Amino acid sequence: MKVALIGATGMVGQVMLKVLEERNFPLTELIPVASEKSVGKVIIFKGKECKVVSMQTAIDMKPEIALFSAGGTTSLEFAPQFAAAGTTVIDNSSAWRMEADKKLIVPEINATELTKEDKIIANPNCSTIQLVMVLHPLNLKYNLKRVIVSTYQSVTGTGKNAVDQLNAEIEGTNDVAKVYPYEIFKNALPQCDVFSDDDYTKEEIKLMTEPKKILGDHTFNITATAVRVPVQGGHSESVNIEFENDFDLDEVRNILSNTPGVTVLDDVKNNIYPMPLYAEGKDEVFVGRIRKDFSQPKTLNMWIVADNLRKGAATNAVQIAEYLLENKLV
Ligand code: 2RA
Repeated sequence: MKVALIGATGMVGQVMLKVLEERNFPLTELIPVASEKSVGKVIIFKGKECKVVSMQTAIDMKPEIALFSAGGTTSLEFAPQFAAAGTTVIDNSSAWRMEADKKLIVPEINATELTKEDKIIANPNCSTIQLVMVLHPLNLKYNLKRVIVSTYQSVTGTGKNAVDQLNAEIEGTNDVAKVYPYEIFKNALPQCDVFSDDDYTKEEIKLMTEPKKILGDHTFNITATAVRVPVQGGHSESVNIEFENDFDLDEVRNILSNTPGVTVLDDVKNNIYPMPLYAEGKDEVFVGRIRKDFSQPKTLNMWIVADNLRKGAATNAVQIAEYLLENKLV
């Protein structure tokens, strides 16, 4: 089993290497691909040296799977070339997510949609993944009517340069390029990614479109506000959910506690609730502050936290690869 990793030197690529090792993914050869200037660089995987190769070399090696985390432009150009060579691509960019003939997968929710014919599979946006992991079991039980989500997103979602900007501002040095339009330290930017014509950011549009495709349910309404905050451990989300059917809070907690990949941390009398500082490096989606919204019936509030580089990106992608393998789809 040869696996190509496109974007091996980036933040998500580095986490993918870690996750592949931790989960002992049964690959016989890792083919790291990065920018042309990185060709020949050595990366260590499972204690062995692996040389970074060019994209064409990787395509020619015909890996069974190619994990992409190299942006939409690279994916649009090269994912079809890998697919044409017989490789199954799992792509972290937004390039393919809303294409009608491409699957958008969170394994715990809709991996059963996958077939051998799916040669380019889209990994959802990080803030979408943690949201739908909680929405899915509750939708099955109570039928979603409307979702209002406000996010508080880690700078790691923007990449290494954003982490460098935050750390430089914390240290009071200004010797790094500014990634954001304003300071991020001691601040909160109501802008994740660029604005579209309707005054929503691309991040908010992802949150308002991807969940319906993943859940296979276009009957509920959803609106989003995505905010960047000076945090590095993961994304947090304040979520207000109105259901078609009424619910019992203990039953909601019980459903979520029994949902694979979700951990309920909800004991406010002892100050127990999810936080990004403690979610960092973990694969679970943590949910807490579960409480009725007394302003309207059949509605609750909750707080969802996950490491956006792990379940929000690398781990979800590796889990898709594991599913493909386990079900003989590659
Ligand atoms: C972000 N979800 O946090 C986007 C891309 N990773 O910036």
